[in-house]
Amino acid sequence: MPRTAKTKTPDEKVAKPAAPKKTRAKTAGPKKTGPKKAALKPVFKTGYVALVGRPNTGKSTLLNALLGQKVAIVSDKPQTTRISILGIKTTDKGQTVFIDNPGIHKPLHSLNKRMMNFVYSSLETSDVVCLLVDATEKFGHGDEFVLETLRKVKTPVFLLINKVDVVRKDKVLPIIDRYKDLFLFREIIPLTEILPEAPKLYSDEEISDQSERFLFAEIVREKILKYVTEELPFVTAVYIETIEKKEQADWKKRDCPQSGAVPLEGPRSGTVPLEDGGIKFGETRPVTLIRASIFVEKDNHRKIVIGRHGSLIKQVGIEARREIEEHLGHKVYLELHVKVRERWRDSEDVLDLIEGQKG
Ligand SMILES: Nc1nc2c(ncn2[C@@H]2O[C@H](COP(=O)(O)OP(=O)(O)OP(=O)(O)O)[C@@H](O)[C@H]2O)c(=O)[nH]1
Ligand SMILES: [Mg+2]
Repeated sequence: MPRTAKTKTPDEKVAKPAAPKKTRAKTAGPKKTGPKKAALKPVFKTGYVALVGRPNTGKSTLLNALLGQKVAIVSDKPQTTRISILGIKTTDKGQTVFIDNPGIHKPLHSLNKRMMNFVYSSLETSDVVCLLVDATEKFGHGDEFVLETLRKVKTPVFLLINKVDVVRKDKVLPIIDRYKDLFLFREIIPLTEILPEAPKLYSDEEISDQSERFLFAEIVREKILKYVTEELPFVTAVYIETIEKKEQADWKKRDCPQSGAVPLEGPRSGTVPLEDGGIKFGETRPVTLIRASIFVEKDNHRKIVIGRHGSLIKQVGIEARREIEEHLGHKVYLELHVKVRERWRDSEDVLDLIEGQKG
Protein backbone atom coordinates (compact mmCIF):
# COMPACT_ATOMS: atom_id res chain seq x y z
CA MET A 1 0.00 0.00 0.00
CA PRO A 2 1.16 3.54 -0.60
CA ARG A 3 3.16 5.56 1.76
CA THR A 4 0.97 8.55 2.21
CA ALA A 5 1.28 11.92 3.82
CA LYS A 6 0.55 12.38 7.51
CA THR A 7 -3.12 12.24 8.43
CA LYS A 8 -4.58 15.60 9.36
CA THR A 9 -7.23 15.93 12.01
CA PRO A 10 -10.58 17.12 10.67
CA ASP A 11 -10.51 20.35 12.62
CA GLU A 12 -7.24 21.40 11.03
CA LYS A 13 -7.73 24.18 8.57
CA VAL A 14 -9.21 22.92 5.34
CA ALA A 15 -7.08 24.24 2.55
CA LYS A 16 -7.81 24.07 -1.13
CA PRO A 17 -5.54 21.46 -2.65
CA ALA A 18 -2.63 23.12 -4.34
CA ALA A 19 -1.67 22.27 -7.86
CA PRO A 20 1.13 19.72 -7.95
CA LYS A 21 4.36 21.36 -7.00
CA LYS A 22 6.51 22.25 -9.90
CA THR A 23 9.28 24.14 -8.31
CA ARG A 24 12.10 23.68 -10.63
CA ALA A 25 14.26 26.65 -9.79
CA LYS A 26 16.52 27.67 -12.59
CA THR A 27 19.53 27.32 -10.33
CA ALA A 28 18.44 23.91 -9.04
CA GLY A 29 19.29 22.00 -12.23
CA PRO A 30 22.57 20.27 -12.79
CA LYS A 31 25.45 22.66 -13.31
CA LYS A 32 26.42 23.26 -16.89
CA THR A 33 29.81 21.76 -17.62
CA GLY A 34 31.68 21.46 -20.88
CA PRO A 35 30.12 19.19 -23.51
CA LYS A 36 32.66 16.43 -22.89
CA LYS A 37 32.02 16.26 -19.13
CA ALA A 38 28.24 16.50 -19.51
CA ALA A 39 28.22 13.49 -21.81
CA LEU A 40 29.85 11.36 -19.11
CA LYS A 41 27.58 12.47 -16.31
CA PRO A 42 24.51 10.23 -15.81
CA VAL A 43 21.44 12.29 -16.54
CA PHE A 44 18.61 12.39 -14.00
CA LYS A 45 15.23 13.25 -15.44
CA THR A 46 12.26 14.42 -13.48
CA GLY A 47 8.84 15.58 -14.52
CA TYR A 48 5.09 15.33 -14.48
CA VAL A 49 3.11 12.98 -16.70
CA ALA A 50 -0.62 13.71 -16.83
CA LEU A 51 -2.93 10.75 -17.41
CA VAL A 52 -6.04 12.05 -19.13
CA GLY A 53 -8.96 10.69 -21.10
CA ARG A 54 -12.68 10.17 -20.91
CA PRO A 55 -14.08 8.73 -17.69
CA ASN A 56 -13.62 4.99 -17.22
CA THR A 57 -10.81 4.56 -19.76
CA GLY A 58 -8.52 3.00 -17.14
CA LYS A 59 -6.30 5.89 -15.98
CA SER A 60 -6.33 4.90 -12.32
CA THR A 61 -5.81 1.23 -13.18
CA LEU A 62 -2.80 2.22 -15.28
CA LEU A 63 -1.40 4.39 -12.49
CA ASN A 64 -1.60 1.50 -10.03
CA ALA A 65 0.01 -0.82 -12.57
CA LEU A 66 2.83 1.62 -13.30
CA LEU A 67 3.58 2.01 -9.59
CA GLY A 68 3.12 -1.66 -8.82
CA GLN A 69 0.74 -0.84 -5.97
CA LYS A 70 -2.68 0.59 -5.35
CA VAL A 71 -2.76 4.32 -4.79
CA ALA A 72 -5.93 5.13 -6.70
CA ILE A 73 -9.36 3.60 -6.44
CA VAL A 74 -10.85 1.94 -9.49
CA SER A 75 -14.41 1.09 -10.46
CA ASP A 76 -16.46 0.13 -13.47
CA LYS A 77 -18.58 3.29 -13.03
CA PRO A 78 -17.55 6.50 -14.82
CA GLN A 79 -16.29 9.57 -12.90
CA THR A 80 -14.69 7.55 -10.12
CA THR A 81 -11.68 9.84 -9.71
CA ARG A 82 -12.83 13.27 -8.55
CA ILE A 83 -9.60 14.79 -7.28
CA SER A 84 -6.25 14.40 -9.04
CA ILE A 85 -3.65 12.42 -7.19
CA LEU A 86 0.02 11.93 -7.79
CA GLY A 87 1.77 8.62 -8.21
CA ILE A 88 5.53 8.96 -7.91
CA LYS A 89 7.90 6.50 -9.55
CA THR A 90 11.53 6.92 -8.69
CA THR A 91 14.32 4.97 -10.34
CA ASP A 92 18.05 5.62 -10.58
CA LYS A 93 17.44 7.28 -13.95
CA GLY A 94 14.65 9.61 -13.04
CA GLN A 95 11.53 10.51 -11.15
CA THR A 96 8.27 10.32 -13.04
CA VAL A 97 5.39 11.97 -11.26
CA PHE A 98 2.15 10.68 -12.76
CA ILE A 99 -0.99 12.75 -12.28
CA ASP A 100 -4.12 10.61 -12.22
CA ASN A 101 -6.98 12.85 -13.24
CA PRO A 102 -10.74 12.78 -13.29
CA GLY A 103 -12.11 11.83 -16.69
CA ILE A 104 -12.65 14.66 -19.17
CA HIS A 105 -16.38 15.43 -19.43
CA LYS A 106 -18.70 18.39 -19.82
CA PRO A 107 -19.32 19.60 -16.29
CA LEU A 108 -22.83 20.20 -14.93
CA HIS A 109 -22.45 20.53 -11.17
CA SER A 110 -19.86 22.47 -9.16
CA LEU A 111 -18.32 19.10 -8.31
CA ASN A 112 -17.78 18.39 -12.01
CA LYS A 113 -16.41 21.87 -12.66
CA ARG A 114 -13.85 21.27 -9.94
CA MET A 115 -13.04 17.87 -11.45
CA MET A 116 -12.37 19.52 -14.79
CA ASN A 117 -10.27 22.22 -13.12
CA PHE A 118 -8.01 19.46 -11.84
CA VAL A 119 -7.63 18.26 -15.41
CA TYR A 120 -6.85 21.75 -16.76
CA SER A 121 -4.35 22.43 -14.02
CA SER A 122 -2.61 19.12 -14.62
CA LEU A 123 -2.42 19.84 -18.35
CA GLU A 124 -0.73 23.13 -17.50
CA THR A 125 1.63 21.58 -14.99
CA SER A 126 2.71 18.48 -16.85
CA ASP A 127 5.71 17.91 -19.08
CA VAL A 128 4.00 15.08 -20.92
CA VAL A 129 0.35 14.18 -21.43
CA CYS A 130 -0.82 10.59 -21.92
CA LEU A 131 -4.23 10.32 -23.50
CA LEU A 132 -5.90 7.04 -22.70
CA VAL A 133 -8.64 5.82 -25.00
CA ASP A 134 -10.82 2.82 -24.40
CA ALA A 135 -10.58 0.42 -27.35
CA THR A 136 -13.96 -1.07 -26.47
CA GLU A 137 -15.82 2.25 -26.89
CA LYS A 138 -16.90 3.84 -30.17
CA PHE A 139 -15.46 7.26 -31.02
CA GLY A 140 -18.06 9.88 -30.12
CA HIS A 141 -18.75 13.46 -29.04
CA GLY A 142 -17.02 12.83 -25.73
CA ASP A 143 -13.79 11.93 -27.55
CA GLU A 144 -14.08 15.00 -29.75
CA PHE A 145 -14.43 17.10 -26.57
CA VAL A 146 -11.27 15.47 -25.18
CA LEU A 147 -9.30 16.32 -28.32
CA GLU A 148 -10.66 19.89 -28.26
CA THR A 149 -9.41 20.20 -24.68
CA LEU A 150 -5.99 18.88 -25.61
CA ARG A 151 -5.63 21.14 -28.64
CA LYS A 152 -5.48 24.07 -26.22
CA VAL A 153 -2.24 22.87 -24.61
CA LYS A 154 1.27 22.83 -25.97
CA THR A 155 2.48 19.85 -23.93
CA PRO A 156 3.42 16.79 -26.05
CA VAL A 157 0.61 14.24 -26.07
CA PHE A 158 1.02 10.46 -26.32
CA LEU A 159 -1.83 8.22 -27.31
CA LEU A 160 -2.32 5.10 -25.20
CA ILE A 161 -4.94 2.67 -26.41
CA ASN A 162 -6.26 0.78 -23.45
CA LYS A 163 -8.35 -2.36 -22.86
CA VAL A 164 -6.86 -3.97 -25.98
CA ASP A 165 -7.04 -7.26 -24.10
CA VAL A 166 -10.80 -7.37 -24.67
CA VAL A 167 -11.03 -6.34 -28.34
CA ARG A 168 -9.99 -8.15 -31.50
CA LYS A 169 -6.54 -7.10 -32.73
CA ASP A 170 -7.95 -5.85 -36.04
CA LYS A 171 -10.04 -3.27 -34.13
CA VAL A 172 -6.97 -1.46 -32.81
CA LEU A 173 -5.41 -0.28 -36.07
CA PRO A 174 -8.47 1.75 -37.17
CA ILE A 175 -8.39 3.53 -33.78
CA ILE A 176 -4.76 4.53 -34.34
CA ASP A 177 -5.62 5.71 -37.86
CA ARG A 178 -8.52 7.82 -36.70
CA TYR A 179 -6.57 9.51 -33.91
CA LYS A 180 -3.52 10.03 -36.12
CA ASP A 181 -5.63 12.13 -38.48
CA LEU A 182 -7.28 14.14 -35.73
CA PHE A 183 -4.38 15.12 -33.55
CA LEU A 184 -0.66 15.51 -33.74
CA PHE A 185 0.65 12.93 -31.30
CA ARG A 186 4.31 12.54 -30.37
CA GLU A 187 5.89 9.22 -31.22
CA ILE A 188 5.98 6.68 -28.44
CA ILE A 189 9.29 6.51 -26.63
CA PRO A 190 10.05 5.56 -23.01
CA LEU A 191 8.50 8.27 -20.85
CA THR A 192 11.46 9.22 -18.67
CA GLU A 193 13.54 9.89 -21.82
CA ILE A 194 11.53 12.98 -22.64
CA LEU A 195 11.33 14.45 -19.17
CA PRO A 196 13.51 17.47 -18.47
CA GLU A 197 16.84 17.00 -16.76
CA ALA A 198 16.20 17.92 -13.13
CA PRO A 199 16.77 16.70 -9.57
CA LYS A 200 14.13 14.77 -7.62
CA LEU A 201 11.01 16.59 -6.49
CA TYR A 202 10.01 13.93 -3.95
CA SER A 203 11.93 11.62 -1.64
CA ASP A 204 12.47 7.99 -2.70
CA GLU A 205 9.88 6.76 -0.19
CA GLU A 206 7.07 9.01 -1.36
CA ILE A 207 4.69 7.28 -3.71
CA SER A 208 1.66 9.56 -3.62
CA ASP A 209 0.61 12.98 -2.43
CA GLN A 210 -2.59 11.96 -0.72
CA SER A 211 -3.08 11.86 3.04
CA GLU A 212 -4.08 8.64 4.76
CA ARG A 213 -7.37 10.30 5.54
CA PHE A 214 -8.14 10.89 1.87
CA LEU A 215 -7.04 7.37 0.97
CA PHE A 216 -9.38 5.88 3.59
CA ALA A 217 -12.29 7.98 2.31
CA GLU A 218 -11.53 6.79 -1.21
CA ILE A 219 -11.35 3.15 -0.11
CA VAL A 220 -14.82 3.45 1.45
CA ARG A 221 -16.13 5.12 -1.70
CA GLU A 222 -14.62 2.42 -3.90
CA LYS A 223 -16.47 -0.29 -1.98
CA ILE A 224 -19.75 1.64 -2.29
CA LEU A 225 -19.23 2.06 -6.04
CA LYS A 226 -18.91 -1.70 -6.31
CA TYR A 227 -22.47 -2.22 -5.12
CA VAL A 228 -24.49 0.74 -6.38
CA THR A 229 -25.76 1.67 -9.83
CA GLU A 230 -27.59 4.42 -11.75
CA GLU A 231 -27.22 7.86 -10.14
CA LEU A 232 -25.87 6.52 -6.85
CA PRO A 233 -22.17 6.50 -7.85
CA PHE A 234 -22.45 10.20 -8.76
CA VAL A 235 -24.28 11.34 -5.62
CA THR A 236 -22.10 9.56 -3.09
CA ALA A 237 -19.19 11.17 -1.28
CA VAL A 238 -17.21 10.07 1.75
CA TYR A 239 -15.88 12.27 4.49
CA ILE A 240 -13.69 10.92 7.28
CA GLU A 241 -14.82 12.67 10.46
CA THR A 242 -12.23 11.29 12.87
CA ILE A 243 -9.27 8.95 12.95
CA GLU A 244 -8.15 7.96 16.38
CA LYS A 245 -5.31 5.58 17.14
CA LYS A 246 -5.39 3.86 20.50
CA GLU A 247 -3.42 1.23 22.30
CA GLN A 248 -5.67 -1.53 23.44
CA ALA A 249 -5.02 -4.63 25.53
CA ASP A 250 -5.79 -7.34 23.05
CA TRP A 251 -5.87 -10.54 25.00
CA LYS A 252 -8.55 -12.90 24.04
CA LYS A 253 -8.91 -16.48 25.12
CA ARG A 254 -8.83 -17.70 21.52
CA ASP A 255 -5.38 -16.18 21.05
CA CYS A 256 -3.87 -18.60 23.52
CA PRO A 257 -2.37 -21.88 22.33
CA GLN A 258 -3.99 -24.02 25.01
CA SER A 259 -7.50 -22.78 25.13
CA GLY A 260 -8.76 -22.63 28.66
CA ALA A 261 -5.31 -22.86 30.21
CA VAL A 262 -4.82 -19.12 30.34
CA PRO A 263 -7.08 -16.66 32.10
CA LEU A 264 -9.19 -14.41 29.90
CA GLU A 265 -7.06 -11.36 30.47
CA GLY A 266 -3.97 -13.15 29.13
CA PRO A 267 -1.01 -15.12 30.39
CA ARG A 268 0.77 -14.18 33.60
CA SER A 269 4.14 -14.20 31.86
CA GLY A 270 5.97 -15.20 28.70
CA THR A 271 4.81 -14.88 25.13
CA VAL A 272 2.16 -16.60 23.14
CA PRO A 273 2.67 -17.17 19.41
CA LEU A 274 -0.03 -15.39 17.48
CA GLU A 275 -0.67 -15.10 13.76
CA ASP A 276 1.08 -11.76 13.65
CA GLY A 277 3.86 -12.46 16.14
CA GLY A 278 3.99 -12.91 19.89
CA ILE A 279 2.67 -10.50 22.45
CA LYS A 280 3.90 -10.25 26.04
CA PHE A 281 1.59 -10.10 29.02
CA GLY A 282 0.69 -6.52 29.78
CA GLU A 283 1.40 -5.41 26.23
CA THR A 284 -1.12 -3.57 24.15
CA ARG A 285 -1.89 -3.49 20.48
CA PRO A 286 -2.72 -0.51 18.33
CA VAL A 287 -6.22 -0.11 17.07
CA THR A 288 -7.49 2.70 14.86
CA LEU A 289 -11.04 3.96 15.17
CA ILE A 290 -12.36 5.63 12.06
CA ARG A 291 -15.67 7.44 11.83
CA ALA A 292 -16.82 8.24 8.33
CA SER A 293 -19.83 10.02 6.91
CA ILE A 294 -21.27 8.98 3.59
CA PHE A 295 -23.08 11.85 1.91
CA VAL A 296 -25.93 11.25 -0.50
CA GLU A 297 -28.43 13.71 -1.91
CA LYS A 298 -31.84 12.22 -1.07
CA ASP A 299 -33.44 10.00 1.51
CA ASN A 300 -34.06 7.22 -1.00
CA HIS A 301 -30.32 7.26 -1.79
CA ARG A 302 -29.67 6.84 1.92
CA LYS A 303 -31.97 3.82 2.03
CA ILE A 304 -30.21 2.23 -0.94
CA VAL A 305 -26.73 2.74 0.53
CA ILE A 306 -27.87 1.27 3.85
CA GLY A 307 -29.51 -1.65 2.10
CA ARG A 308 -32.05 -4.16 3.36
CA HIS A 309 -31.54 -4.52 7.10
CA GLY A 310 -28.26 -2.66 6.71
CA SER A 311 -26.81 -5.36 4.46
CA LEU A 312 -25.13 -3.08 1.90
CA ILE A 313 -23.47 -0.74 4.36
CA LYS A 314 -22.34 -3.74 6.40
CA GLN A 315 -20.64 -5.30 3.38
CA VAL A 316 -19.03 -1.97 2.46
CA GLY A 317 -17.81 -1.64 6.05
CA ILE A 318 -16.27 -5.12 6.09
CA GLU A 319 -14.43 -4.68 2.78
CA ALA A 320 -13.21 -1.16 3.50
CA ARG A 321 -12.08 -2.09 7.01
CA ARG A 322 -10.07 -5.05 5.70
CA GLU A 323 -8.29 -2.90 3.15
CA ILE A 324 -7.55 -0.14 5.67
CA GLU A 325 -6.26 -2.75 8.15
CA GLU A 326 -3.95 -4.07 5.45
CA HIS A 327 -2.69 -0.54 4.89
CA LEU A 328 -2.16 0.25 8.58
CA GLY A 329 -1.01 -3.22 9.60
CA HIS A 330 -3.28 -3.33 12.62
CA LYS A 331 -6.87 -3.61 13.77
CA VAL A 332 -9.40 -1.03 12.65
CA TYR A 333 -12.90 -0.18 13.83
CA LEU A 334 -14.77 1.51 11.05
CA GLU A 335 -18.01 3.34 11.75
CA LEU A 336 -20.08 4.45 8.78
CA HIS A 337 -22.96 6.95 8.88
CA VAL A 338 -25.07 7.67 5.83
CA LYS A 339 -26.27 11.29 5.75
CA VAL A 340 -28.45 13.24 3.39
CA ARG A 341 -26.85 16.46 2.14
CA GLU A 342 -29.20 17.86 -0.45
CA ARG A 343 -27.47 19.04 -3.62
CA TRP A 344 -24.02 18.62 -2.06
CA ARG A 345 -22.52 18.46 -5.56
CA ASP A 346 -23.25 22.18 -5.80
CA SER A 347 -22.30 23.03 -2.23
CA GLU A 348 -18.90 24.71 -2.17
CA ASP A 349 -18.72 24.00 1.59
CA VAL A 350 -19.16 20.24 1.21
CA LEU A 351 -16.82 20.18 -1.78
CA ASP A 352 -14.19 22.09 0.23
CA LEU A 353 -14.61 19.66 3.08
CA ILE A 354 -14.11 16.63 0.84
CA GLU A 355 -11.17 18.11 -1.07
CA GLY A 356 -9.61 19.32 2.18
CA GLN A 357 -9.15 15.70 3.27
CA LYS A 358 -6.40 15.23 0.73
CA GLY A 359 -4.02 17.11 2.98
N1 LIG B 1 -10.30 -5.26 -19.77
C1 LIG B 1 -9.67 -4.20 -19.25
N2 LIG B 1 -10.31 -3.46 -18.33
C2 LIG B 1 -9.64 -2.40 -17.82
C3 LIG B 1 -8.34 -2.05 -18.21
N3 LIG B 1 -7.96 -0.93 -17.55
C4 LIG B 1 -9.01 -0.63 -16.75
N4 LIG B 1 -10.02 -1.49 -16.90
C5 LIG B 1 -11.34 -1.47 -16.21
O1 LIG B 1 -11.99 -0.27 -16.60
C6 LIG B 1 -12.79 0.23 -15.51
C7 LIG B 1 -12.41 1.68 -15.24
O2 LIG B 1 -11.10 1.72 -14.70
P1 LIG B 1 -10.55 2.99 -13.91
O3 LIG B 1 -9.10 2.77 -13.74
O4 LIG B 1 -11.38 3.26 -12.71
O5 LIG B 1 -10.82 4.10 -15.01
P2 LIG B 1 -10.52 5.68 -14.92
O6 LIG B 1 -10.10 6.13 -16.26
O7 LIG B 1 -9.61 5.97 -13.79
O8 LIG B 1 -11.99 6.20 -14.62
P3 LIG B 1 -12.44 7.62 -13.99
O9 LIG B 1 -11.72 7.79 -12.70
O10 LIG B 1 -13.91 7.43 -13.80
O11 LIG B 1 -12.14 8.67 -15.00
C8 LIG B 1 -12.54 -0.70 -14.35
O12 LIG B 1 -13.60 -1.62 -14.29
C9 LIG B 1 -11.23 -1.38 -14.71
O13 LIG B 1 -11.11 -2.66 -14.13
C10 LIG B 1 -7.69 -2.86 -19.22
O14 LIG B 1 -6.56 -2.63 -19.66
N5 LIG B 1 -8.42 -3.92 -19.68
MG1 LIG C 1 -9.87 7.09 -12.10
